[in-house]
Amino acid sequence: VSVCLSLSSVSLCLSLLCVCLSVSLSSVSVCLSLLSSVSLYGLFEKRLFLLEEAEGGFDQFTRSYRTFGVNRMADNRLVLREWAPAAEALFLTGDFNGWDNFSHPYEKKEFGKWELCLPPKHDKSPAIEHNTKLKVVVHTKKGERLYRISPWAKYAIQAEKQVIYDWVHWDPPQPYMHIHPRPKKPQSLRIYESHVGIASPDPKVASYTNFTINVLPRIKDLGKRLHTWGTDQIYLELGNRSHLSRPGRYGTPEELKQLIDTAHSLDIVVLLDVVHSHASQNTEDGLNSFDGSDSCFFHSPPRGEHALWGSRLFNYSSWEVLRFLLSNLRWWMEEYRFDGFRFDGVTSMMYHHHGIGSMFSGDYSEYFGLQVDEDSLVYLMTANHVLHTLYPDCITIAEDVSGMPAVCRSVAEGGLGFDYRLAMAIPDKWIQILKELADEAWDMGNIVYTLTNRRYGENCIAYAESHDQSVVGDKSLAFWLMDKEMYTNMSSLIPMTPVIDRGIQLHKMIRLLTHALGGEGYLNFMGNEFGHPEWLDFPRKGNNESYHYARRQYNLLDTDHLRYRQLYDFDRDMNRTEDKYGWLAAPPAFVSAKHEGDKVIVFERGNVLFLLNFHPTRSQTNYRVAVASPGKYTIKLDSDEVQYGGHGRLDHNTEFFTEPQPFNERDNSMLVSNTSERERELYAVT
Ligand SMILES: *[C@@H]1O[C@H](CO)[C@@H](O)[C@H](O)[C@H]1NC(C)=O
Ligand SMILES: *[C@@H]1O[C@H](CO)[C@@H](O)[C@H](O)[C@H]1NC(C)=O
Ligand SMILES: *[C@@H]1O[C@H](CO)[C@@H](O)[C@H](O)[C@H]1NC(C)=O
Ligand SMILES: *[C@@H]1O[C@H](CO)[C@@H](O)[C@H](O)[C@H]1NC(C)=O
Ligand SMILES: *[C@@H]1O[C@H](CO)[C@@H](O)[C@H](O)[C@H]1NC(C)=O
Ligand SMILES: *[C@@H]1O[C@H](CO)[C@@H](O)[C@H](O)[C@H]1NC(C)=O
Ligand SMILES: *[C@@H]1O[C@H](CO)[C@@H](O)[C@H](O)[C@H]1NC(C)=O
Ligand SMILES: CC(=O)N[C@H]1CO[C@H](CO)[C@@H](O)[C@@H]1O
Repeated sequence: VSVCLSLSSVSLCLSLLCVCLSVSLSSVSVCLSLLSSVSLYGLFEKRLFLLEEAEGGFDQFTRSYRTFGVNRMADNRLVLREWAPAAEALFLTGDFNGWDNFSHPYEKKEFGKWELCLPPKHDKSPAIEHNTKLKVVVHTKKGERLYRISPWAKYAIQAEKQVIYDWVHWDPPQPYMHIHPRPKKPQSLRIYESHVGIASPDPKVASYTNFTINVLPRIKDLGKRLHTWGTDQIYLELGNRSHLSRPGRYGTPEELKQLIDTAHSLDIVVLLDVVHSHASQNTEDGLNSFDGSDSCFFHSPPRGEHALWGSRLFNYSSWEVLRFLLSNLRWWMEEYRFDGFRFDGVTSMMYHHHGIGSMFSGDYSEYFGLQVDEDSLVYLMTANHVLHTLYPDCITIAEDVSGMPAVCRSVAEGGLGFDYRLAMAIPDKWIQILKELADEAWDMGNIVYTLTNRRYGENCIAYAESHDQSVVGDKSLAFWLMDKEMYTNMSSLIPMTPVIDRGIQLHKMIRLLTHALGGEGYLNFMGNEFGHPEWLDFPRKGNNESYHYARRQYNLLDTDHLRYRQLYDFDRDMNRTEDKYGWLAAPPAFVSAKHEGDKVIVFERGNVLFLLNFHPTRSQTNYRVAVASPGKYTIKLDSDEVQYGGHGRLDHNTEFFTEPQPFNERDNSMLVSNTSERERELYAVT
């Protein structure tokens, strides 16, 4: 089966299939899984064919936000359309008709669709005013009357002290016009993972505008690429809102457009976290039971429910679900001009078991068989095909922990078409090491293995710590390393305590090793670039709805005598050095040494030599290291520099010359005069 997929040759598969059919009963399961892989690309082609045939081609189909929900025509007529196959009747109610529940019925159309046309008012203005509230009233077969937000709602807000989101009709007289073109697709992806609501030092909800004004310039300084996600995306329990609308609590759609446009002016691309893997159980302001049935956008239970997350699972084989999800992607690209997406929960989508209780060892039997959900795979292929065809610079990232082969190969090759996947094992490894191992027991071989264990030819995004670690109940790397001393001992005016010294040095080394060895992109969660102290805790009952910890303390950077500034400067210069030498876009590294006794790791990538000495007490003098390219090497970045909180032990004027003396499988080698304990140097050929 694996041969079959990796060659992605349908004819080969078919011939194997014939052989297969004639063999004994004992291989029936093999035959079935083979069958399923044979049909995957075929299913995709069929779906694409249907899409291209349908409703004026897939360009039209994926712009269905222009025909569903509320849309204003040139003559100010409003045309409203919904899909609610199980409904008996549909009405529109809202501020515009004094919340009359019966005056504005939708007309029933074919295929479960409903339509309503509202002529303009006498003064030719639209019947529904901008910024007024609406609801759809759904009458069910059981005689219930349900109040719903349109799945196609463009804006939803949560009033003060209210749990439920309100649907607000958004049709501003002066919509924001984007001025700046999208930046080109970056060669090296350096992602600054951000959450708009916490992007300020104040204990309150920050806005899109605060982000535009206060945070974007900092990201520019770091040279990272931006990635936003809303609270609703990490915290499922806050996720009761519809798909087209960002929660209104951060500001208006126009302010979000301005944020993206401003980012573009700074040459920053903006990626959005999209959740197409599942949806909240909420009915009143979610998609669940929109038409009163237990299916509609979802499979009926049990297939339509996620056992662990308590959420609903989409029916990807349904034409209208496809219309909705693909139009959702298109909407963010067209209306907001996002540059790509991180697809949440891809592992859960790909398998009927949703990854629950599954350990993935990398064995092919784990990825090809009846446990794989073909509908989801075809959906992901279709989504990636649509995005990459319409927007060649679009970036898509899969949140996949399973390591399914070909997730990050193009659809044309038989892959799912993602550009990157998140290397989710790396942060787990760093936590495990910091929790369980004494410094003397760090296993260089195991660290290197974790950082390089990825599918050849498929791009990964590496990160040293995940956003989950910053949340209350867990600990960020800085906290694991320095904990309570961060409250008292971070001043650079006093000597470093042993805890702070170890923490500052290892924080930089863990980052650089992950950055240079772990992937083809690098991600950092906002604040971690300077070892943000404390944790994140969103307002909830358990903390008295407090915003005290729902913030990021960028102000710490403005205090020169705090060591956060040193960690920040190192992160910035790490970026600049990458920008210059481009190791993220270079082929994977060649690791020439992972020495358990010396606790030294040496590798080359992108014409740069990396040398890390993790030994807690021992410096190395006249240390021989292997290199491929002969020539003169000089130090380009040194974590031991005083400005980064190091001890300044290295002489940066030293030039190192290679000798044609083979060492550790390389043709050349050189003596490095001094690698101090716990520090990292980076040499480049000049
Ligand atoms: C419409 O129904 C809701 C909920 O039953 C009710 O609160 C509201 O008063 C009704 N509107 C009118 C105008 O009767
Ligand atoms: C947002 O910015 C405004 C104006 O710059 C400022 O008054 C406000 O305090 C800021 N709020 C936050 C949460 O940063
Ligand atoms: C919204 O989510 C919260 C938290 O899960 C839940 O308690 C609440 O019932 C939801 N609201 C609706 C309208 O379903
Ligand atoms: C999923 O959609 C397909 C195609 O429309 C349909 O045949 C099937 O019944 C749906 N499943 C559920 C549970 O609604
Ligand atoms: C470091 O912090 C500890 C408390 O965690 C404190 O007792 C000690 O005095 C601090 N050291 C310095 C140099 O301030
Ligand atoms: C929450 O607030 C109440 C009333 O102000 C107080 O009694 C309680 O101790 C607070 N709980 C926490 C966890 O702060
Ligand atoms: C090597 O580093 C040690 C401290 O780690 C220092 O004492 C020694 O002077 C250095 N030697 C050279 C030649 O720089
Ligand atoms: C966005 C950003 O500031 N990127 C910077 C990263 O560092 C390089 C090298 O200094 C700069 O050219 C980039 O502008």
